[in-house]
Amino acid sequence: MAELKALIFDVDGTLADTERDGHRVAFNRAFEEAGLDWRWSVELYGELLDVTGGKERIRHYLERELPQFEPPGSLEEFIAGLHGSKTEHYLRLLREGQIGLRPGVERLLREAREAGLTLAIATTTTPANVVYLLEANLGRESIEWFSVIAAGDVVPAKKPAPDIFHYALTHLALGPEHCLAFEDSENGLRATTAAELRTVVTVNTYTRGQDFSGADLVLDQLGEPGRPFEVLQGEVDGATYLDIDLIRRLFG
Ligand code: XBP
Ligand code: MG
Repeated sequence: MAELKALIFDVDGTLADTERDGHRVAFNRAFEEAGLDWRWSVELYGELLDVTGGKERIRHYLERELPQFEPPGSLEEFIAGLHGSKTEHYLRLLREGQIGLRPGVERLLREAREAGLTLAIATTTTPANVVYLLEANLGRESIEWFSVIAAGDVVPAKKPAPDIFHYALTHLALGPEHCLAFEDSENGLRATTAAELRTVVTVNTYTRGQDFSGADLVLDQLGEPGRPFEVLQGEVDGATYLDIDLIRRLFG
């Protein structure tokens, strides 16, 4: 088994449970601010999450629900403007400390740093969203914990395409055999699988029922000492939470 050198984290749904009460709320505030009567319910948003990328998700919504919609000016510019407003609302939620990290995330990041592992991020979301999430929860210096932050439009195709993981691997100068990816969704797992990355999935309320065939481990969350994870797929050698010791035993 090749030596494990880096952990590559997805953001939304993995580092933090951001979608239902974060991004979805920000989209609805942007729609209201634009004078649009669009409201994405928790249920509808769960369906729209099949499409990654906020701008792509707005376009998908229009094609699916409002095919007759006539934007003022070009559709591209209209969507970009709406998405910019949504991002401002989302960043405000992050600045207000409304979105915390999932259980075990801070502990695992700190353990990985102490163990000399390289950290990276590979996400579909807008880069500023990553910076604000990390700063709000781990402090300003935490940005420096990550050797690579691959985010948003830096690649032509978003998840489930593997492009963002290929981008991260290239900038890490590491082969996938030396890395372990963390994801929360089927789209994310399809992207990591296409990038030949072993993957740990931590599900959330939107993704629990999705198909995670091929994942090396599927958990309900990373767990903490005294707060055991639930193992949905894979072997954990008797462990009750995911730490560097278990990662080394399972992944080298
Ligand atoms: C999740 C996404 C993102 C967010 C919204 O990204 O698909 O599009 O839902 O963020 P990941 P933006 O799970 O890869 O972190 O509106 O900035 O796209
Ligand atoms: Mg995700």
